[in-house]
Amino acid sequence: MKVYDDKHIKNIVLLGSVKSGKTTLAETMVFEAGLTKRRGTIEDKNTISDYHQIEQERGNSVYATSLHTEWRDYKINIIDTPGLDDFVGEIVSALRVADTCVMLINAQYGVEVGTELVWNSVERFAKPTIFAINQVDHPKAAFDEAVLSLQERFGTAPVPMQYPVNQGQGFNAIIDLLKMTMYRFPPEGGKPEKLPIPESEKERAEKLHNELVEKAARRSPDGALFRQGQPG
Ligand SMILES: Nc1nc2c(ncn2[C@@H]2O[C@H](COP(=O)(O)OP(=O)(O)OP(=O)(O)O)[C@@H](O)[C@H]2O)c(=O)[nH]1
Ligand SMILES: [Mg+2]
Repeated sequence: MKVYDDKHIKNIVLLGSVKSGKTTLAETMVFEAGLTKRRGTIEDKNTISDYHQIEQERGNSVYATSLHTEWRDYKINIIDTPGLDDFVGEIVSALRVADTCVMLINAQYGVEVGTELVWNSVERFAKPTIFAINQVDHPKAAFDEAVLSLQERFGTAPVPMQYPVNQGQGFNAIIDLLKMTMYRFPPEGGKPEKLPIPESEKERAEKLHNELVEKAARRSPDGALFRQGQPG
């Protein structure tokens, strides 16, 4: 078995309100990494992460579960946590070992009460966190409103790094605002096609790209680099 030193192990903790899609994302991550040949679903009760009987009966995660993959000699542990506040002990245990947190925001609802409850624990441990707006393929997905709800709650600190081109049914493309490229995904997942930004999206992409660059270059009044989570 390959042995990794401390510097080559990274723990990524998936957080978010109940049913925001953490377990489904974890399942997708290990599938896309090529570690599994089938992508399980909550509905079929066959995800790798929710393997306890009680989780399958409830349709909710109850325990923090660690899955892992490898990337450029790094072992990446992906820790899926429960969203229900009843199981906050599991969230706290995961946060203790977290290098980075990914807080999922359901595109239908934006910031939820559950997001706030989980955020209380994140703040306690002061872990670097990115927000991932999830379920953008849902017919009721509202990406822009979800971003606004984040900015209402966290100040102007959260700025989009990517946005969906065609949210809702048929969603298959995003614009990456750092690389200024469009990625279009095949129907069954897998490697996306890299394409130029279409004419219809250029103005919006430029505007958001500039906002992102300005935010990244900004320093707080004490001279320290701007940190995510601080009201902007
Ligand atoms: N349309 C759509 N549905 C999704 C997506 N991700 C998850 N779901 C559905 O949302 C529901 C909740 O998904 P889970 O992966 O269990 O969410 P979770 O955050 O792990 O839930 P808890 O562990 O109970 O907090 C399930 O019915 C999933 O099929 C997505 O990207 N798009
Ligand atoms: Mg879950």
